[in-house]
Amino acid sequence: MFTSIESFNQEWESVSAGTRRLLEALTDESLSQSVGEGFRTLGRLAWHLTYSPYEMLVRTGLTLPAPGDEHVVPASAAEIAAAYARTAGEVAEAVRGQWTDANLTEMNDMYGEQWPNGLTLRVVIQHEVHHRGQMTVLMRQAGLQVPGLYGPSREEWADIGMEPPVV
Ligand code: NI
Repeated sequence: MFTSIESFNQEWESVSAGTRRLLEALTDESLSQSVGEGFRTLGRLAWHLTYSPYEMLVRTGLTLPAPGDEHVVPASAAEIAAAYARTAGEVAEAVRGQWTDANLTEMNDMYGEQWPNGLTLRVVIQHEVHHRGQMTVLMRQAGLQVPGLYGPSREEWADIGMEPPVV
């Protein structure tokens, strides 16, 4: 869990920059990609990831605007990317402006459990990273190129003059 606002802000800035790059690589056509019938589509995952920081953080008492309607996935990839970029900034602003480090040990009800706010911030990031991983697979299946997040993506190895590692 986070014990300082500063350490959250630094990590959030880096994680949300990566998520922005990922969402900017989506196309409108790709949003319907899914692993199979009845599974969440790429668009649904992208919107879930966009909406979740708001959904989790308002449970802690932080005030921030909703990115839109949780159940209405925008048909435009650019609209999802813009909503995420806006939300990412609003999350940073809300945490910085409404909390001090002391608030991070305050407990709040999260889905029937008591979590310190510093843990909720950690889960916001891990939940996002989890869904990004699902999205990169669906993006490949949709024929999209993906940006590197924790290292170069396949195409980016070539950009730096190296062979992609396959084993
Ligand atoms: Ni989720």
